[in-house]
Amino acid sequence: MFTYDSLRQNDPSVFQSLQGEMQRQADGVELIASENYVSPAVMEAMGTVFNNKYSEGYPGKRYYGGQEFTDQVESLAIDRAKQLFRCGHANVQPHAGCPANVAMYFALLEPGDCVLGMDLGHGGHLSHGHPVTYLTKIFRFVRYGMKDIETGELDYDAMLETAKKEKPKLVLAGYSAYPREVDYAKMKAIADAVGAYAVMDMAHVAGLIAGGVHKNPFDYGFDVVTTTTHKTLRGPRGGMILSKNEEIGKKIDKSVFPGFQGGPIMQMIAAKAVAFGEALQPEFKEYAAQIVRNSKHLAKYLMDRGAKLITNGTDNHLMLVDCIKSWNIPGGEVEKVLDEVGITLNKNSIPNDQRKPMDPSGIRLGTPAITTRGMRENDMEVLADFMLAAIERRADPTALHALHEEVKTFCRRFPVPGISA
Ligand code: DSN
Repeated sequence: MFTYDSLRQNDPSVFQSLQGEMQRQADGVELIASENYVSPAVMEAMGTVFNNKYSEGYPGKRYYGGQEFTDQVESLAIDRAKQLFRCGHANVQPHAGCPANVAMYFALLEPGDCVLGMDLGHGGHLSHGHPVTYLTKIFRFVRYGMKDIETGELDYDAMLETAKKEKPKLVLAGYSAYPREVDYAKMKAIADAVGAYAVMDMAHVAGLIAGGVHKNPFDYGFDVVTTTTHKTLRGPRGGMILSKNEEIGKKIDKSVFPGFQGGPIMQMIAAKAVAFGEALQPEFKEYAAQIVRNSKHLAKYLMDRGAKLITNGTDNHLMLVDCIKSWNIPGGEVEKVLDEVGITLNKNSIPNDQRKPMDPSGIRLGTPAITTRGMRENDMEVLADFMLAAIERRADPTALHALHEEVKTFCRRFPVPGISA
């Protein structure tokens, strides 16, 4: 466990905030679908002297001297990423998911080119061409969506029609709030029909793919896969771009550096290497499988008690609940009342939401973090009961306070990695 003695002495203000955050994480239930707890080894790698080094370029081809150990650690991260996802090339330098996607677009497209991506209201991501992003000033984004919101099946026929009409150069899979799996073969066939690149942003499900619980888009001929490294993959905050071969990989490398970024954040690359090493272990397969078992169990338990889930269930780590249909209150109110009892999740728009993004109808919740803490199916029932009780007793502060104490007691049975009890 970490002592933080220097921080405590030299900057008590920051230490105090850190202490508060550690207590919050230990005492609360983390259901934000994109969050997780890293191992102490990953955490240690992040706080190292690799921070002190400038390393523009790539292993063996840098613009500064003194790279013998940065080259080692970046090469290790690259080799492990390629092994983990069975691909020909890995760039581990993107600082986060959005920069990874921007570098990917600029590597594969010319300004004005068209991208066919998921309807943002059906679970797509800002960096997949939301009108508030600068990306839409440069590229043209057209949409596909679900054929049936009750099953979550994507509308592959409409996708093909749109592709034939709009001639995208890139067909994009990958979602932030979609609880089902993609048919990569169908999507690749659509990309091939119009000569487009097939790209998957696997940020949310990277750990499920690494653990073999979900299919790997490279097995279906996808050209490029982007990701963050800190969600289900359980690594440090950061991004990564994988390519099926070196030819595309070269374009990606030029786009990341010098096209878009300067110096890589080498301590995070060291931590990525550690996390990928962990994900290559047999235990990670079991972790990934348990995430989905927990998610399906929680979904069924909530649905059996009247919750309306978008697509009526889940195949992955997350679920999206229509709070208006479930409890006749908006998602923001559910987020707030659950925060009061130490359960953290986020309000979220649902498909065809009639409400505004800052006051949407739904909530999104997921099981990656609680699974890392060791919670299993029976614990999902305890959590669901806490949630339902909080929603039911939301107007009663005394009842909420008592529930919060129960949540804390429950959490003590499941230590957070790196935080002493
Ligand atoms: N913020 C991430 C999420 O919660 O899904 C996506 O960028």
